[in-house]
Amino acid sequence: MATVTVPLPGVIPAEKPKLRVSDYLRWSVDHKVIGVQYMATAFFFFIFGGALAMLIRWELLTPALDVMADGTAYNQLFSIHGTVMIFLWIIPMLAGFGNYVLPLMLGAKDMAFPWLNAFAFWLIPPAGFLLMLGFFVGQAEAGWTSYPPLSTLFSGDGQTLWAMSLHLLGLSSILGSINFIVTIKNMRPESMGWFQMPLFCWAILATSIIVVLATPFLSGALTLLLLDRVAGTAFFNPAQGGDVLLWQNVFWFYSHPAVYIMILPAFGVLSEVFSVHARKPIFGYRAIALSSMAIALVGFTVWAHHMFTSLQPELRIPFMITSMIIAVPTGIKVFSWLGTLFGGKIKFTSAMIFALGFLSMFVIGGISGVMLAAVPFDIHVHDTYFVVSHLHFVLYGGSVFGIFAGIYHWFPKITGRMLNERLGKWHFVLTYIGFFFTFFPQHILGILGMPRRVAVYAPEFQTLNIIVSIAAFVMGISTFVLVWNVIVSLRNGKPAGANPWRALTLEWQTSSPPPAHNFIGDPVPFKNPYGYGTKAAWDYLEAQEKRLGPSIDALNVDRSMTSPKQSEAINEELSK
Ligand code: HEM
Ligand SMILES: [Cu+2]
Repeated sequence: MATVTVPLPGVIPAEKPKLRVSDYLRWSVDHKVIGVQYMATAFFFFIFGGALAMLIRWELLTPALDVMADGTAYNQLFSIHGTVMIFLWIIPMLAGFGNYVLPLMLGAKDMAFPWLNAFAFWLIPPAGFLLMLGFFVGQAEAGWTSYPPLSTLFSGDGQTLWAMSLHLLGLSSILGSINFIVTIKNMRPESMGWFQMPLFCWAILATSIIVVLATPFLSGALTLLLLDRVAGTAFFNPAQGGDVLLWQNVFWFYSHPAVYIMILPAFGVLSEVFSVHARKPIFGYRAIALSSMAIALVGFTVWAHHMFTSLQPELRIPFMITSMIIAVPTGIKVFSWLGTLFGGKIKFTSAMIFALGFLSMFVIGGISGVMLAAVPFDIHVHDTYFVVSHLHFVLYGGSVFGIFAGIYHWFPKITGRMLNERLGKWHFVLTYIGFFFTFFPQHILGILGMPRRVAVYAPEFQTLNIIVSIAAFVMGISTFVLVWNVIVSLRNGKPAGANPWRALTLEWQTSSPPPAHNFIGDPVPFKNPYGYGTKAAWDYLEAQEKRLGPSIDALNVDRSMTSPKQSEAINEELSK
């Protein structure tokens, strides 16, 4: 009987793994190393894309063209800014969270296909390199949406590299998502049912399904674009029998679902952060889980709302209706989160305030989305700053705030050290104020008629543009508060211990950072995904231990974290 171990969540290995920087610079199949590789790479591109944004705002301080050499240079600027932020920052950053956290939450030792996981990550640096190479050969200048004929007949050779870069990123996403789906399906302990997964896992599942179904359409569109550019075909050229709107249809059939690829994992982060930092069980677990699936489904029926101005009038109404319907599952989530917060003991940690910031900004973005879904309004503001405002409220106010919340929440788990809370609050205040005054006035600019994607504008728009630019610089600076916090905390941050937030999900029931295969043995799943560490879980685990034999002590473990006494304290806290 000597070999029977009872692998309990809450059993903390005494030995902490020691990883050096060089471990992160080479091929590794450990999902935790890969997760950090994703996040670090994505963050690098966030800084780069942010620098481009600063240049955009500098140019727009005055109505004349005075910073950039010409209109082409400005076109390249916003094209690469958008491409980097979407494809090299938000998507890979959230994939990094998924990689790091999901196997831990499932009690798995790693992802289902570790080699494939590493391969998917290592497609990203060459993709970034290809995109950067464009600066030396005439950068892409047709926007992140790259509509033909701009992207076929006018843009420089960088556009070809742009398409190749996106091909690699799309492949990376698809391979990563196949891995997530198989991991969720097969790597859970047998006794962990679908509805015993934390909501972050549901979010990653829904996202991965979207990626696997939608991203091949991007690859298809990119292939046609490449053929038009380099092989003389005319898929998008009406003069030779092609159809210029074909690109828009295929691109948006991918890219509307893709906006949910960028927001659903951030929704998942929110569900975790709210319940932990408001000290309450999540309200409406099933509603949140299933609404992600509903979004994944309905997301495929709305793409033509990006083409209202070029769409046959009789097709506008059905797309208007589906676009309005998609706000419903999102609304369900928002109300569930409010239900979670209501009556909670809210701890205003940096993670929590970023999550609350997300909620406030995302609701504004959702409302402007429904406004845009209304055809008459959209026709008025299409291609104006109103759209720019909408997309930043959902993507920055939503996805990026969610990423920040996730960083503050999981940094202790990933590094074993706490981030500095005071710096975290400075980061939040500067970001929140900077963000609001950067993007809110753009609603007004858009309604007044200022077109997007132009370097030169009518003088009457200058006052608002100055406000916007100054606020944008504040937002730029705010990012360095985070960078500084990370650097300082990595070296001198307060040791986090296994579970600094007294969280109740499985990833907190192992050391920070977790050992090579995450847990000692296979964790015993508890029926409530948000119940680990409670008195009930402790009793359950003790019963298991009694049944299977007490060999746990032989493992040299420190089990102080969820001692029965602490579990009682947690219970008391939760029941108040
Ligand atoms: C309530 C749900 C939403 C509705 C009804 C909605 C509707 C729309 C519509 C109609 C447009 C096209 C505007 C135009 O070009 O004339 C648009 C643009 C856009 N939306 Fe949304 N949206 C919603 C949520 C979101 C979310 C959650 C995201 C991302 C997280 C997002 C990201 C974008 C982006 C990036 C664009 C601009 C694309 C471009 O560059 O032209 N939207 N939205
Ligand atoms: Cu859309």
